[in-house]
Amino acid sequence: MYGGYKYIEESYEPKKDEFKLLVWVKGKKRFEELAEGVAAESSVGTWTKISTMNKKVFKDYRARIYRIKKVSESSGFVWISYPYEHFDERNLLQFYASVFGNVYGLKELEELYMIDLYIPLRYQRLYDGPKFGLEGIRRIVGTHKTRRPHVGTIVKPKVGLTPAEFAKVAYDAWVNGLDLVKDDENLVNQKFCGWKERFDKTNQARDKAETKTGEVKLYATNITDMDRHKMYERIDYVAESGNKLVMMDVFIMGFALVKEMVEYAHKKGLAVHAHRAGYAALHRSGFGYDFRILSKFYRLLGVDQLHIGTGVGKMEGNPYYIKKLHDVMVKEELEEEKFLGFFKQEWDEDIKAVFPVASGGLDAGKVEGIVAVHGKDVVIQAGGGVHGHPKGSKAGAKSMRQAVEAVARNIALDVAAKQAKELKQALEYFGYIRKEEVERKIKEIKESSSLLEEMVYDKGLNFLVALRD
Ligand code: CAP
Ligand code: MG
Repeated sequence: MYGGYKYIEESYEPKKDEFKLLVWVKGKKRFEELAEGVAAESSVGTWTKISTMNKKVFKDYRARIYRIKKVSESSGFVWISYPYEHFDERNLLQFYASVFGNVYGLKELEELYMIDLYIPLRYQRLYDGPKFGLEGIRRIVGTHKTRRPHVGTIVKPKVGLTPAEFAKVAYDAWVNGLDLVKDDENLVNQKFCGWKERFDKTNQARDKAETKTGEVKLYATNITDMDRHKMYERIDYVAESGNKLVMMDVFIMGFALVKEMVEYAHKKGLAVHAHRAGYAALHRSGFGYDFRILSKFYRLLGVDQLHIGTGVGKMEGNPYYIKKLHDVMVKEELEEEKFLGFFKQEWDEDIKAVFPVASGGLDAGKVEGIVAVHGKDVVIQAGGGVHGHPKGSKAGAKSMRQAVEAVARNIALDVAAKQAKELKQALEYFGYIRKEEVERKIKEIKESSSLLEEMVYDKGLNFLVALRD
């Protein structure tokens, strides 16, 4: 009971159009009470009985706890269903205020973590999804037949170069084999590198690089701004330029602005590269939610390519978990995975696949490992791994393309390196992670999944998170 009402109903079977949420709770009251508090505050209830509650409200709009798994007297996993009718259609902000809102502030809670959210098809149909996505961007670049990974760089240092210096680094990267050059998440329109001047110079470099190489080149220009009018202007400007991509810091922008800008970019014929900087503040703490939930929202909102982690680089996320995130982005149907708390999730046929981006701490020696995690449908980006190559950025770009060409042909990197000087230098300098090594890790986790599931239910969230990170 919470606030005089009962929310636990273990015999309940969620209907097809209901949302399902898997939550971890821990706190200062009995586990059941904590769980009911979350279900109440995230749907129709409050701390006490109210004279205005009626049968219809309680029956049609309340959340139901349809399963619980107690880990201790005051902690455990909770499965909650939410009726479709509870929510305001086409308004993700209202959804967020319900399910990810007040509950985090309840003072009896010491931990509250949302692990996965099942989004019903009926709700998905209210959203457009990506306009280009994986296949659309492959068509722009012309790799829809070869199916090789795309490869790019983030110009480094993160900020500080002048527009001319930036454009020169970009040109060198493109002509030495890269498909994509990207602004860093914290570079937009600083005094020393104004957006327009940087865009003009870099776009000219892009044109020149296309002519020189005969390949299509993309520039993910960061248009993120507090002022939506500036974002509109930048989209208009890019749409006239021949470049087909803009970049947004989607987590920082918030859902409403993302939706508005993605729609506008799409209307203008541009694809959207989504950088997720900031997500980890929620994903990593005891109060928050797993990035897989955000990634589902971003797929619905229609970003065309999204950073989802590498499995082998500098950011959190082990190969197995990142492989599952990749599946969330590209598959029409995702299998349930109990030990990591993944719901089975099908996608509406009109919601296209997002092109997953692997970035963060990568270099040529990790490209084989990346493909073991993501397969070949991935955008591989290296900042430090290109500009930190012992022979400089040009050699770094070459080493990345050589590595990508090798994995596209299923040739081991150390074999390919015999004919590719820059790749050889990269392997010697950065090291080499073999495909087999990463595949073995993935297989070991898969094979122990039922044992791990028992252990997760025995030990709780920290154990699950350790398996994921
Ligand atoms: C990578 C990067 C990206 C991260 C983001 C950086 O640089 O530019 O922002 O990849 O992480 O600033 O760290 P390096 P994620 O290649 O030099 O590491 O993709 O996990 O969101
Ligand atoms: Mg960055």
